[in-house]
Amino acid sequence: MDAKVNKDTDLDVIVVGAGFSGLHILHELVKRNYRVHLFDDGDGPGGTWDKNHYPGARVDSEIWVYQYTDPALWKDYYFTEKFPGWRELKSYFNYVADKWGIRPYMTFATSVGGATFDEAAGVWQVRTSDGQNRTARYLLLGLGSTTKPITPSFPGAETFKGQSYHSARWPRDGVAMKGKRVAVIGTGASGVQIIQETSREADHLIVFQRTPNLALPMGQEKYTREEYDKIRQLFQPVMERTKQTFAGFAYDLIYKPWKEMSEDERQQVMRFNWEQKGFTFWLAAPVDLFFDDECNRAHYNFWRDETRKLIKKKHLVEVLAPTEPPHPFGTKRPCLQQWYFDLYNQDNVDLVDLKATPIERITEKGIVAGGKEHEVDIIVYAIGFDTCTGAISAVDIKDADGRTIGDLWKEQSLTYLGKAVPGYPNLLYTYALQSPSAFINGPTGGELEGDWVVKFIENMDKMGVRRFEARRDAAEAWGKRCYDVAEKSLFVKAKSWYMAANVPGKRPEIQPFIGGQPAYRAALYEELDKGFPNFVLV
Ligand code: N01
Repeated sequence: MDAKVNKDTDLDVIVVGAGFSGLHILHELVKRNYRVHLFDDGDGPGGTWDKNHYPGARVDSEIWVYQYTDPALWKDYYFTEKFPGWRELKSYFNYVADKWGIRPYMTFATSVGGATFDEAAGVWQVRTSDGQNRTARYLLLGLGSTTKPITPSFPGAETFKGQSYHSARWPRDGVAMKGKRVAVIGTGASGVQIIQETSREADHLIVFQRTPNLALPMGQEKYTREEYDKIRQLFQPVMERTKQTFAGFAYDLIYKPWKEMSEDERQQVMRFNWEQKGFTFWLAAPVDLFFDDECNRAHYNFWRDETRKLIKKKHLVEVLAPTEPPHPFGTKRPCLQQWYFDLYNQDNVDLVDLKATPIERITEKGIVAGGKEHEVDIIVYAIGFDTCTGAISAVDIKDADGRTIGDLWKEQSLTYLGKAVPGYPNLLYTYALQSPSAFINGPTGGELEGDWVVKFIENMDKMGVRRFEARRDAAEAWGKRCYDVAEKSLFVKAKSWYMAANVPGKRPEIQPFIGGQPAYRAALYEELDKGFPNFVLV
């Protein structure tokens, strides 16, 4: 380490967030003898799985790809389902923390409220909610991309006399639904899972749908230990493969152009992917699904016709699986459903189509839509998140002019590689704006981004760098690259959170880097291999 590096700090590195990337970074830095500490405002390790414990919360990636690739972990641990629920995932994170021996380096129930970079000393002064000020040379944010819930802004919401909850702020002890009349607003991945569970418990469930979810069959499986031991034998090659595929799954997109496929081949591909269940119909599809209207429409029609077979109430067919696509297939995140379409056949479930009858207001007793008051005991707001920018913007991290990252991003989505922000030295983040974030399988992205961050820090120290900062021109070029990929695709045609269209007033533009893992990995490692030409190093 060079004499320029300031060692007179409380810590070398402060990590914020105990999800997949945060824990991985912490573990790697502890192994390298860094003085590092992690803070998280939750109850324990798990990131999104610590914060999302609404009824039915479970992962949409197969368990062989939804865990760390460290053999010291996967060789011993048993999961019981192909798509485990939040309790099992929380237990897994606790197992990881113990197995890696990183618990002493983590503090929970403590948020980082703000941080200021002391230019003279070359250190971050970090303020935590326990009233402490700590200093560190580097600040690493692993806050996740779907962390900051959207606050319901329906007129009258505060007058409702029953219980109301956002999906991501569910009470730890759960909510009794038995004998209750429950409204769920929102049919994204959170809404679909809550609706499934609620349909089995509530006296009466009313779903308020604005856009139908083009949900795919999950194909859940349960495993005995013997069965799990058998599939575990395939983990090594499968996990290696996840590092190469477009979205970090064990399967990949098909790169043969749709136009070069015969009609027979097209039908075979769609049928095969449909029958595999899970995300194959989306992420093992021909890549033209995301670029070619004809390919996309064929997939939509296939989905619609298969899904309609499940819907028995005639008046709901057009609402749940319309003749015309509500948006190009796959440009809003589909989710994996188990009994989502079947549940609408039950007598205790109704659906209000908000396209025909929008919500007018919330009253003391319930929800008024299309002039009709729907009286309920519980309202669930499954209305999503201020994705990719919300969590980092909420932290009071100031540049030399006193401007926060949130202020900057309101004007311009400036990031270099979705890792660093010009004006904010010695700071890196994972899994947020202009990185693949939630457009890649969670642990694959967490390890990819986390590994690079650790190598970056190591290199800075080897080079004796005291201060690093991403170049503005490089950040503008990266932003342009993110927009160019999106502009060529069908993603720009959907009002999705990928396009920031879900938050009123947010600038509509692509949030994650959607160019795929191989392109992102290449960009990260080109920067590293060339000695960080797009950073100003002092
Ligand atoms: O949020 P969403 P989410 N009036 O934004 C509706 C990850 N995740 O929490 O589509 C009425 O997707 C909105 O309607 P519309 C995953 O990456 C993963 O469900 O905008 N409705 C939509 O239906 C996911 O993509 C998992 O027309 C309103 C819903 O609310 C991301 O988190 C599980 C409304 C919001 O859907 C976010 O998912 C859960 C309004 N004013 C989450 N505002 C798994 O892996 C919004 N809506 C399983």
